[in-house]
Amino acid sequence: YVVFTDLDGTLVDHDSYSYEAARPAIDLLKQKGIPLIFCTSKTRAELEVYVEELDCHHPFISENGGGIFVPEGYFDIDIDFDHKVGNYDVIELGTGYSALKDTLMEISKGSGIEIINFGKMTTEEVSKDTGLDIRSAELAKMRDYDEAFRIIDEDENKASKMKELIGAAGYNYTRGGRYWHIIGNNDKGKAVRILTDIYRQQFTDITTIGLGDSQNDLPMLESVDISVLVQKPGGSHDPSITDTKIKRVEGIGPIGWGNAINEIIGR
Ligand code: 2M8
Ligand code: MG
Ligand code: MG
Repeated sequence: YVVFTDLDGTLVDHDSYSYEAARPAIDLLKQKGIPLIFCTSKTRAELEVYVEELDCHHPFISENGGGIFVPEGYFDIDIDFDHKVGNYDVIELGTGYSALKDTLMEISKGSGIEIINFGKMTTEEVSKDTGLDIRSAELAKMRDYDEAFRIIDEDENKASKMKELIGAAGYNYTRGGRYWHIIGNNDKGKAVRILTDIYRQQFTDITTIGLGDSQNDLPMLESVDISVLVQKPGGSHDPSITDTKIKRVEGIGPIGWGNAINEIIGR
């Protein structure tokens, strides 16, 4: 097995950002030597903290499939990397952050749709809006391939106009638990497929598992062998995800995550 997982609202709680409820299942994966691959809207800087905290030294996918980061020497096979960041070899699928941010600002100005985005927010504002502590908010602002934003006084009109204008500018959008995201020609699914190919070249016989909670996880969930949707706060599964092949597990966020891993891998 190889496990691909979203973080916010899936492996970690939507509000407290705690993964403690999933701890036994994380340990089970470790015991069995099953790679746990983070695949999230979070930045490389944020993910490096999780790598250390969970002692989970595997590849990870940042910012909605913008970058695939592989620890140096992790695979034996020849891989065509784009560049190196610290101790990681990187496959870059995303568009540079400043182009995304500039386009978003132009769209907002040109259309009069007011937005608030991470690039304009102070660290304190990001912390307050997300519930992340100050240090984590700082790391969340260190973006490479994705700008997170909210539409002020969002309604259906503004939302559909925003989608149209992002498309017209040649970019894509997705939605996480709290924010809209403007991205390039990448998504979680593309990154998962590329990394799965690499694992299959190295290990041939693997089954992939994907776990998520929101719309931005759909391309990932459709690119794995076994897909799982956890419950959102309040106890429902994201109603915008209608694919019936995706298993809807009982349990909000990390509780559902643990239930699913135990069911699939446990015993
Ligand atoms: C943003 O991502 C979440 C993911 O669901 C969202 O869209 O609500 C990201 O920008 C990430 O970097 C940050 O850690 C997170 C905090 O909730 O928000
Ligand atoms: Mg999520
Ligand atoms: Mg995420």
